[in-house]
Amino acid sequence: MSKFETPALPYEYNALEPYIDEATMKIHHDKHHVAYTANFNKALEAYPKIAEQSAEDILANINSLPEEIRSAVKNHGGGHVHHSFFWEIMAPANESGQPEGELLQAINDAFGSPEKFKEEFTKAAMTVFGSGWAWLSVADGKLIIEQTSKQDSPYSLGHIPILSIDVWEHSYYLKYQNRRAEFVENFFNVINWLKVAEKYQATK
Ligand code: MN3
Repeated sequence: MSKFETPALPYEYNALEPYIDEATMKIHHDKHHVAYTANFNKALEAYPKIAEQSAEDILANINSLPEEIRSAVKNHGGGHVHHSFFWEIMAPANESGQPEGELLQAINDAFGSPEKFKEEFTKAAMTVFGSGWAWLSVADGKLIIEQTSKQDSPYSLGHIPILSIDVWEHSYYLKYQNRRAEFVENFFNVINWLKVAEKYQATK
């Protein structure tokens, strides 16, 4: 039985145009994400008890997993969770909003201003070497920017992510080729700040 499912995108494949193109979204969601989910389920096939937990909890307890499935769960469970999260924190540019209220306050406290935050988050996204992610996470009640390699997860560090950017080449190569900087700059147009604020509130 497959417990985990790839959630449908909360918008059309072309909804993030012109910043993220339809072809990339189709391949990224329908091929990459679907494969992560399938392989995550496969890794857990012989461990139905573990599969009863939420995927986030499984990643949070990665070190207590049986060694024979630990890498597979880290890679594919991470891939499943991180992509489910990534689709949620994006929205069409005209619905993207901006940081407000308590989230804005927390960003100002941690980074000085939304502009400073953008600078630091961009730097983190640009300096992930090879495949990985940059994150805005809550750690010990404070906002931090962090990077993870491949599908290593903030959840495994005890952190709660509220925003991410996927800087694996598969997330931008069709449209941007090697121009990661342009992709990262454009990503800021499609951040779903309402959803990020919701995720931030849920950490309290
Ligand atoms: Mn990806």
